Amino acid sequence: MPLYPILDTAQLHGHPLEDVLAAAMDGGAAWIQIRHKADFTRDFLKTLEACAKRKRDLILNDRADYAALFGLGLHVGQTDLPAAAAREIIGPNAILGLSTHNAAQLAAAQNLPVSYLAIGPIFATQSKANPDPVVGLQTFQSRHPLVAIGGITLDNAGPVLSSGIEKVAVISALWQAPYTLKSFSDNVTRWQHHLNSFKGSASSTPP
Ligand code: TZP
Ligand code: MG
Repeated sequence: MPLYPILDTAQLHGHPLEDVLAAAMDGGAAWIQIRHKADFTRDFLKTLEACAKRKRDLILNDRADYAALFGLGLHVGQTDLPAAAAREIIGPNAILGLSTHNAAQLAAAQNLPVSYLAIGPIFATQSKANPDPVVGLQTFQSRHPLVAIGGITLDNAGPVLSSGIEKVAVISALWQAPYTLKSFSDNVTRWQHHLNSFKGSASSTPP
């Protein structure tokens, strides 16, 4: 499944996280990330536990401790717990992703015990505070599966996927007016179909 929706708790358009998760699942998403940059309050932890019970392959941003506690996958950044330590905490079978922001970070991550590497921002993004410089469209080299992130829309996703990228991670472009759960879910489905059409055409083209 080439779409990797990120549910950013700062961009839920007034909907409860559990409902947005259900909508993403209804839309057919496989891997889903929860990105929470605010406090992990007791209430939020209850919500997180409920989400964990609903969905396999749910990936939490930043926090190895809560990922381990609730049996979630984990996505860490360059300044979070190092990947090897994160792997120790979440165990050998959990999904572990690491953000990289340039070719040097991508190269340095090749021998780490991760499940995938993210690269980005590919394009300009409004969803991240202080983003790294835009990477742009390039062909990236990696022995780990690559996830592209940052400013990806339905219009620019095709060329991103044809540059050796396995999945695209998307926050804001999955939401459009009227910002209902139904429209979010429909968008997830529309994205999957759109991305699958590029995957299909890429693999049927002789090298
Ligand atoms: N890391 C690099 S760009 C980004 C993150 C978390 C935000 C991506 O959000 P959007 O709305 O899909 O550009
Ligand atoms: Mg982080």
